[in-house]
Amino acid sequence: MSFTRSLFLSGALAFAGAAIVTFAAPANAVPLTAAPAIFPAPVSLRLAGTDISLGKSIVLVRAGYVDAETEKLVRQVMSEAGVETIRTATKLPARFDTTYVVIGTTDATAIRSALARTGGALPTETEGYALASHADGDGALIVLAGKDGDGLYHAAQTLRQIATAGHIPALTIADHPAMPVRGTIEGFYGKPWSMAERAEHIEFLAGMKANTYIYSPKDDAFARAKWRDAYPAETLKALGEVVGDANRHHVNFVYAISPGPSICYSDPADLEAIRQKFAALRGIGVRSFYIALDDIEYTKWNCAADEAAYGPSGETAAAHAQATLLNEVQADLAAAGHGSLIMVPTEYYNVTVSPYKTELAKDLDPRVVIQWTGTDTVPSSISVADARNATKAFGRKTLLWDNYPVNDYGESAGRLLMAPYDRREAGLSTELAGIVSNPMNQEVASRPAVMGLIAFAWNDTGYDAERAWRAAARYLAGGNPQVTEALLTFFDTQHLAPTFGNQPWQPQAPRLRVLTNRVRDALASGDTAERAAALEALGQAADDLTAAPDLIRAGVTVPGFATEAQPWLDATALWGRALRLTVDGLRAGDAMAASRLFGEAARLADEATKIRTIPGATRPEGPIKIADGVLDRFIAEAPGLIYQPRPPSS
Ligand code: LOG
Repeated sequence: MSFTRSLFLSGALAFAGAAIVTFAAPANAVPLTAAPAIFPAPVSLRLAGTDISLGKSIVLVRAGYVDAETEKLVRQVMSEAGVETIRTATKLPARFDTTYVVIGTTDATAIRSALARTGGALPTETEGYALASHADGDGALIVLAGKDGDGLYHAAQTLRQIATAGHIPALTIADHPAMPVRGTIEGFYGKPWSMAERAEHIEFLAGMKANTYIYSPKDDAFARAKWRDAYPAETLKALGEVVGDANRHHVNFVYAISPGPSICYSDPADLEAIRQKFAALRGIGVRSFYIALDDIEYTKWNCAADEAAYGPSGETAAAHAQATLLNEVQADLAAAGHGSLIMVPTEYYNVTVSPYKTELAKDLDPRVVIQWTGTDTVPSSISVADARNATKAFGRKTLLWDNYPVNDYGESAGRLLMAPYDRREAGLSTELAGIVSNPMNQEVASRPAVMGLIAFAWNDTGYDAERAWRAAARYLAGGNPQVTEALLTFFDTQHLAPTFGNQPWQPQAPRLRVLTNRVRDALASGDTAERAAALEALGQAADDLTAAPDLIRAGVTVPGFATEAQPWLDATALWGRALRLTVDGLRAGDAMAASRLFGEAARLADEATKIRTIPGATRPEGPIKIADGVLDRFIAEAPGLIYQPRPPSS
């Protein structure tokens, strides 16, 4: 996957470029230089002059240890920008005669002195970095300084986003994440992602400066239903390749086991089975582990031995038994030099203080990280106060398991969840260890929501949901503005974000709703000019809807999207045509024509309603929903919005 700066050009940047031409600047005018679009938005960026010309040949200086993947990325960015020769040197010259790129971490003296020459400030936060570039003498100096190896890798990812053919902007960036843990948990029910999808996803995460992928598909039998059984050798080998990808890309691959459905907490053989499973995963490069205890029975023991060990079954006894087991595993991990164990408790879906949570908070090793999903499994918002309550209830800062955009529950049947990542309060970084998204069965279609989440976790106070959403559409569209708009048109039809109740937390089709409501009001007002204008606007939206699927199929540059979204795209085209016929019916001069158009619209709408999800691809399956509650209602109600005299009977 490659998305250099050209793919990220913002509307503002394109406009700035156009302005120079339109207003015929005088010959000696200084050309406008605009800030490049970087995702996630960096903490601070200052332009330091006009763009630097890279030239055909550059010099690379490694200051201290630089991992192979980071250097590879820097070299790749440079060659994609047109650099043909990369020489290496160990020192910087006093005067520059060509472009020098210095890469390293702040423990190396050479990176500190190089950064000082650019006036950039040393990064001090974990995963932080500075990227500074300026023209100097007859050459240029570009410094990528990481606080640590991860920070340096993030700097290289930023370099990728700002480089254009032959150029790099002169700037100083100081950047670091607000939250230590950012990424996804493959934690849904239904068909797990394929190994290839995981590898693609991890590369995508790395490109967005996320750092965590938790492996916990509910339907991997070896992780849940048959958790005691060893993985077949070929599965382990395939997983090992994904783990290798993750490690190279600075993404922490966390392996989760879900023993809850059948575990006997007090049985040493079960603890041993967990150790065996983790040892096998350690053998393929996994360094972070997780025990999931969600969606299990905790008021009944699975074995008589637990009753003997922990007393009569119940929430408090379950918390005690779970903590005892987890503490053993945490001690193992510490002894092996690995970090914290992560867990999701059985009560993950609220922050109400309860006997279970109190016992868990009391007994569980403070190093163990606890996940929770909000004030509900799928909450309508998450506030700083909610997170503070979670800290109190669980006795430590928590890691949020964000059940968006997952679509494995009844209310999400037939939907892709394509609304912006929204309603998470700025300031959550002060109270959370991080956030991971539980995505959809559809890996690529999950990316817009995941990108929003990552941008929020990187810089929650600077986060703008709408801008991140547009950036995600632009990313899928490979920077093509027409395809970007087609995607946003499509996303509007999949904007509804359900909860476990009947009250969605994001509304369906806000754009189409405005347009259909305007038509309803215009018809009711009797204002003929407004009526014509409102119908014209809705007709245009109908045509955009009809055209969007083909534009998306031909123009989305991230492979997989069109395949995952296929039935939705098919249905969208039909609904677009049905809406166009409806608009034409409302504009028709005579009753006969109107009734024929409405009839044809109803027939197409009916055909669209029959399209179903791809068999086996999702759980649950069902009819595809497109702007439901908005489009279907409008098309059904339109004939009643105008008076249609009965045609004279012959
Ligand atoms: C599961 C999760 C599932 C999600 C949405 C957690 C912690 N566990 O209600 O696997 O994808 O809800 O259906 C869950 O959220 N349980």
